[in-house]
Amino acid sequence: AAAAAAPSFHMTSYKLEDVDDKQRTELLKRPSIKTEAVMDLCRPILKSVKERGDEALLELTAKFDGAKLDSPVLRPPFATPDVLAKIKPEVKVAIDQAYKNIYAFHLAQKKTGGNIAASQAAGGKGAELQAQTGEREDDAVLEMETMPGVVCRRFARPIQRVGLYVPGGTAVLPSTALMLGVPAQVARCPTIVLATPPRKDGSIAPEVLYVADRVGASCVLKAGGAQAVGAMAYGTAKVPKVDKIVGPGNQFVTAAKMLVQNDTDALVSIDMPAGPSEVLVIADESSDPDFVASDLLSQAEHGPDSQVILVGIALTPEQLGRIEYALDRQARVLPRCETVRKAIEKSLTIIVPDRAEAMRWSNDYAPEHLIIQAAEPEEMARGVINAGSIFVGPWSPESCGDYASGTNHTLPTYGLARQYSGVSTSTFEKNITSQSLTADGLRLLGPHVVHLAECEELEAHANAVRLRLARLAQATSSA
Ligand code: HSO
Ligand code: ZN
Repeated sequence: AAAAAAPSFHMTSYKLEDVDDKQRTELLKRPSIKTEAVMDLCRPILKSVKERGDEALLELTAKFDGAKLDSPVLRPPFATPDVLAKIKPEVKVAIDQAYKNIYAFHLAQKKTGGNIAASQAAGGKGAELQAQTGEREDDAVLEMETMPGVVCRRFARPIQRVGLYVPGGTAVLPSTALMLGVPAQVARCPTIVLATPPRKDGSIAPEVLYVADRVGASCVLKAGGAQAVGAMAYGTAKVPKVDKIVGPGNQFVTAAKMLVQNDTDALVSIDMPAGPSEVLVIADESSDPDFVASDLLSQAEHGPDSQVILVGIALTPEQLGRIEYALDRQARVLPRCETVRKAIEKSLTIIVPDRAEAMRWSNDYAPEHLIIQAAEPEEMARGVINAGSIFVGPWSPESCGDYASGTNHTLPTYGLARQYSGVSTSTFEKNITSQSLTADGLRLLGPHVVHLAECEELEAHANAVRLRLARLAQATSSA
């Protein structure tokens, strides 16, 4: 209502030449997360779910989500006709298109798993074995003869029981259900538990239920927070215990995932610890200010802690001003204007002299999302060392990867892109290796193994080879 004042959505800006090493380190840092305090709050929740199962789960769901449920789980089919009727037709079509793209891209990942001696290697197996293991003719198997008569293989098998956490809270997230569910389906995990907090009336968003059906979820767990993580980690009478829990979540979900991962009663693994969502946009004089602003804002609307960073290559004050103006103008009218304001307040612009310095800043920051809206974006993308997912060029907004291009949107935050990958088909698989030696193979390799075993003074190891070599020598001499 007030007359146009100074821009209310303003990012603090720095010039690289004025930033010393100490400040650089500070600016690249994420705000610290107080994990210990949150873990202390999660411990009693996990303990009660572990000890009292469904009863505790229902109490906690009533307490935290305000939902009184008879049962914490739904069984398929989830999207009954009345549920389906609540989904806008164009949204259903959009979910179907997203599903198709995500499925295709994640299926392709299976076939490029190794150095590939693909198809034939899996052939020749009985249908029964294939049904048991879930292996298909077209699954990738890495197979090589490391020396004559010594064949090594590596092949994937689905993790048998997986738990997908789909956050609730301020947004309905069928997209996250797709991003977790499709790779689990492609990997052929037999048990897929999809957990998401219920609304006050105990219901789940129809769009999420529709996705649960499409990805073949075994059950929907109507719970959120640490209690959902606990139920999946330990199992209850109604909730199947899982082997791995994946998906983003608030600090309670993250802390709970970290705790159960360390509990030998659960024997469960997780994808990665998650922090607030983040984007780094690289822009230069050729960028469209409206495009740049819109990408910064789409990240900012995720939450007040979202990290939004603009790296400007040799931008003049006027050019930066145009982006800031566009940001302010677009931000004012957003429904999530207040969330955006908080995120933007903590965000920063860094003006660097050239493309190389832009890439150095980005690689040091290791953003979850990297958007390159500068000249020759493909060329720049080749210089990326640390990032979760890259959006190349002016026509590739992050929104497309968030929803429907085919890449996954569950990505490493908090600088963990230095060592973690985003969720992919392999998140839902583990790899098994095997070796088959022929007698000739053992004749060749055996003596080396004996020497190494002797070096480590492990006589039994040496014997396991020696007695076989002796047997082979006997057979040859008696022949
Ligand atoms: N940008 C989010 C994913 C998302 N965006 C879901 C919209 N819906 C974290 O990568
Ligand atoms: Zn997003």
